[in-house]
Amino acid sequence: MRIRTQVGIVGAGPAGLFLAHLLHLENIDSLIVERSTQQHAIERVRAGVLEQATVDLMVESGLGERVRREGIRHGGVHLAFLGRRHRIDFEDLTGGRAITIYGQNELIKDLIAARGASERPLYYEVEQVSIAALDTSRPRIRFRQAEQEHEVECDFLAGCDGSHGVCRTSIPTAGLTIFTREYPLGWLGILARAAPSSAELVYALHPRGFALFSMRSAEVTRLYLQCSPEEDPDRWTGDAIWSELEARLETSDGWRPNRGDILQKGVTGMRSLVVEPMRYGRLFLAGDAAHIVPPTGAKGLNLAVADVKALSNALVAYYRERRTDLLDGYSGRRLPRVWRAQRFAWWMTSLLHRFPGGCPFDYRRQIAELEYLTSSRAAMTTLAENYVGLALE
Ligand code: FAS
Ligand code: PHB
Repeated sequence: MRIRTQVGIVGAGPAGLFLAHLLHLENIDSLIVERSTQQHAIERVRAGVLEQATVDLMVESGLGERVRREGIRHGGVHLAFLGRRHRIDFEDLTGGRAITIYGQNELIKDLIAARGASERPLYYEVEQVSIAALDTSRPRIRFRQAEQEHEVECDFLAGCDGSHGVCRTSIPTAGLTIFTREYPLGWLGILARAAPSSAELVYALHPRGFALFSMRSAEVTRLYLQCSPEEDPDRWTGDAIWSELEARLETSDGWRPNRGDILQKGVTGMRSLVVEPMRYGRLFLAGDAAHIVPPTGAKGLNLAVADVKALSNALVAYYRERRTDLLDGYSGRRLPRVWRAQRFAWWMTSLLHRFPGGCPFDYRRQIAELEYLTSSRAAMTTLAENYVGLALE
């Protein structure tokens, strides 16, 4: 079947769905193709930290009801080392800005509901997706669904298909520069039915490695511990996970995470990746399709939302006034913000993890940096302003 649309979007993660939503609000048509099932997209456990600007955009664009009711506002974060927790007061250090704990899958649910209400097309479980004619005025998406072939003719394509999608790899290598950094680190993450024993996140550096205490609600906590990127999560019993988390997180004032049934566990590797430029002809890359950050800085989802806000502004200017300056400037405007987040995520990762092959000097230097960070207002402010994030363009 031949289909015509204004903006073809590959990928129904937060980037693709949020872009489609912002375009719908401006009455710009789009079509989304997604290879996984809707259920998988909803159940996949990923981000949990939303910057102020991401929540502000959700509220502005009519997606504020649930995040306002169920999101948990955090005015600070804790850094733990040498058996003690130290609070970084975001609100005091950034003039009132904060973060919100709201699961990525909850945002996906809100965006899928908004897409349904828009009555615009979203194809799940598609196969053999390919894109073509990127350097013409009529780029195309081809895909197969339910044994039927489809070809979508578009004005523009948005590559929102994440780090393992087809869009980035469809760009001729001569047209792109890819900057990468692999880390010899992994995170074993769990979701647990256990009430949070801390009101805010706790990032810990311990001689045995990194650990992170986070949450999803008053009943569910989300915790991570550093492991090797090849770690097999099934090798870990529940008791072994809890004992290791307690060993790395417990502080001398007796604080420790509450144990509970483990609902989900998985291992995620760590890398930094930036693609330049974030555009090729009529194809625009956004989110993880254009850049990957290690999750220590909690930036990935927030960067994806900031990308699509800038891209939707540029597309609206094109359809309203046939302006191409914002489209031409999209990559140039986004990349400095992407690199700023890359630097922060790399810094948090280097500060809080024990690197294989590291020596006792490295650990003592990390401790010295944490002591400086938790005793200098100037240093604390650097962390706070990067963690809560910048206002969107
Ligand atoms: P996504 O990968 O989410 O979505 C891409 C979509 O494209 C997927 O649904 C995929 O199925 C689809 N797709 C791929 N190839 C396709 C094809 N060929 N055809 C059709 N569809 C295709 N970020 C934060 O900001 N805060 C955090 O706390 C945080 N924690 C994280 C924890 C973990 C364990 C991980 C792995 C990531 C975390 N992130 C965090 C980063 C994460 O949230 C990503 O940045 C975010 O999912 C990026 O969204 P998208 O760019 O939409 O990509
Ligand atoms: C999470 O809650 O999943 C989370 C929080 C902070 C991070 C990464 C993940 O840095």
